[in-house]
Amino acid sequence: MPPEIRQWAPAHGAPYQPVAYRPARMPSAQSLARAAELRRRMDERRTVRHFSPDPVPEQAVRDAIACAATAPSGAHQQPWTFVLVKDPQVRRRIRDAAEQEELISYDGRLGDEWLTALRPLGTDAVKTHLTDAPALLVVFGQRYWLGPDGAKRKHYYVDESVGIAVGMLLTALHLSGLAALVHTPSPMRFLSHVLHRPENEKAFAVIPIGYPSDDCEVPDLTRKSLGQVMTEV
Ligand code: IYR
Repeated sequence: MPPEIRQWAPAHGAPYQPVAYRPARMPSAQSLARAAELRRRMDERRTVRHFSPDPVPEQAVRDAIACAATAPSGAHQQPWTFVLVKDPQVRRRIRDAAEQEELISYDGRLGDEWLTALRPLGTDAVKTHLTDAPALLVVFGQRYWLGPDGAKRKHYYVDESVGIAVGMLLTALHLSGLAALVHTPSPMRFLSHVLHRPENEKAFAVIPIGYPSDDCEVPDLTRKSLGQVMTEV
C-alpha cells in the first residue's frame, strides 16, 4: 500500500472574499535601522557542514518550520511537507543512501565542469552531517493534491514556492542562532522510500540543523556586492 496523500480542503474555486489589511506603518527611521541590522546579521550566515552533536532547542526548529510555512505560494496552495527526522536508524539509512549516490556523483556523474565548480567548497561524498547534526529536516514539494472526487489536481509553481519557504526557513534558523546546510543529494528519490512519503511528494532538500562544531571550518568565500547583484533602470 503506498502511503496516503494527506487531505487538505483548499479554497479551490471559492469566491474572492477579501478582508481588511491595515498593518501599522513603520516609521522610516525604524525601517532603515531594521533593514541595516537585518542585512548585517544575514551576512553573518554561513552554510555549515561540520556540526556539534549538542542538541538544539526543538521548539526553535518547529518555530522556524512554522515561519517557513508562512511563505507565499502559487495559488496559496502551500505545497510543502517538512519531515523532522528524529529516529537515528532512519537518519543512518538516509546517510547510507545519500553517500551511495554521492559516490557515483563525485566519481564522474557530475562531470568535470561541475566538479571544478564545487572544488572551492571542499565537498565530497562523505556526508557526516546527515547523522551528526542534532536535527535533520527533509523538505518535500507536493506536485499535486487530490480533489474530493479523488482526482489529481495540479499545484502551481511548486519549486518556486518551496524554494521561497526554504529561504525563509534558513533566515528563521539563522536569526534564532542555529546553523544549517541545504543538502541536495542527487538523485533524491530514495528519500521518498526511506521516509514513506506519498506519491505526490518529491524531495526538495535535506537540511541538517545544529550548532557549528568547535573545529568547524567553512570555505573562504566572498559574496557578490550589492552593485554586482542589482541594477537600476
Ligand atoms: N550534491 C552533492 C554535490 C553538490 C552540488 C552542489 I550545486 C553544491 O552546491 C554542493 C554539493 C553534494 O551534496 O555534495
